[in-house]
Amino acid sequence: MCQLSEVFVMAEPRCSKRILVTGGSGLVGKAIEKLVTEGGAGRSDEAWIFLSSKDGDLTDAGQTKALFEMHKPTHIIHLAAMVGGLFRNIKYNLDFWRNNVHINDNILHTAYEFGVQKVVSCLSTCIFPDKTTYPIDETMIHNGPPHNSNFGYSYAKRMIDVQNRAYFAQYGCRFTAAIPTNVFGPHDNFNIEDGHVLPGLIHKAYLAKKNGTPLTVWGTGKPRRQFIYSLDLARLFLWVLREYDEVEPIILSVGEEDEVSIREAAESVVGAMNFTGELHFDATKSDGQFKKTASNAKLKNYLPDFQFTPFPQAVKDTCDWFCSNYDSARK
Ligand code: NAP
Ligand code: GFB
Repeated sequence: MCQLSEVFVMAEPRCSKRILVTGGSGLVGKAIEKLVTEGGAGRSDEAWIFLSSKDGDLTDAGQTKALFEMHKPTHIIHLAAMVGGLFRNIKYNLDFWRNNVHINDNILHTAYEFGVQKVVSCLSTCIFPDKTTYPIDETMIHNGPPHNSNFGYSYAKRMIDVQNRAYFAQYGCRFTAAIPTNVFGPHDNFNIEDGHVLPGLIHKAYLAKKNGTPLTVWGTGKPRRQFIYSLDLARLFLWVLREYDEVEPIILSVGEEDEVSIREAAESVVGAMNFTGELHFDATKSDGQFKKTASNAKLKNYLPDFQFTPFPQAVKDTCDWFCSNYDSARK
């Protein structure tokens, strides 16, 4: 495996695969990088390039093309996106739509123009219809409007699935997509206003502990979520890149039985952070989608023996990482 610099890359003769990871500096990208650099998951015929927005703004077609000319990717894990939790989505649905539609169209069309052999893009279990039967599965993406809190992000993500099918139908391109559930782990966005629930609660618990104040959980605590640890998701992304051959997307999630309430998630954070203060619930804040219970039956059919990190352990590891990296963490 050739680990190459993030910006300047020189093809090494034995590296027949040049894997470009867009969004490589984010939560999921950093987990994949850890796996292929320190985790021994890289292969001798693979060169990995991890990009951030500093390498180029992917909403810009010219900057996107320049990155492809520089790196000449054969494969792409496409993670780059405008991303955020419930409250950021509620505030910026138009920006989530425009930024992500531009990024996705630039990546997919440039990948087609450069003859990229395979692209694995990223949807989310929060883009499925809000009014639906459960558990949700991969066939249900377009069966109705998404939850109103994040319609901009959801419709932009759904267009990736439409584009993947269109590039296959018209040009035979092998473009597919993974559909992760809520992800958490080291290198997450711990910003309390814009981030997701677990990093938000971890950051709030850190401050509540430091200042001797209560920890406030937003909403009622009743909504339910399935959480996947970023390092588990990274292992699954490597499998999708190397082994999964469908254009149809695949849900990457823990099982329905691992779904927890926001209250239970908060209690996990309290335990992992050794927070002994009061836990408050601010029901004036939105609960967002009550639940989006997804089936991982398709994944388990392919990988019946895949083991997820137990949720309490993953929360503890994330809390420890945040406390050890507080100064440099995104917050
Ligand atoms: P993240 O931590 O916010 O990282 C986003 C990445 O995209 C960063 O590397 C960022 O670069 C890059 N990026 C954003 N705008 C860009 C632009 N205009 N040009 C180039 N790069 C840009 O996100 P994440 O949580 O890792 O999410 C990765 C993927 O998983 C996304 O497609 C997201 O929709 C999907 N997903 C996430 C979750 C979740 O719970 N986190 C759940 C389901 C699906 P900078 O670092 O330079 O800003
Ligand atoms: O992760 P989150 O922000 O997004 O979770 P979603 C929101 C849920 O957690 C709501 C509660 O029920 C909130 O009331 N919550 C409690 C908190 N305390 C907090 C807190 O401190 N911060 C946050 N953020 N929530 C997102 C979608 O939905 O899922 C995105 O909007 C994205 O598009 C993401 O796909 C994966 O899970 O509700």
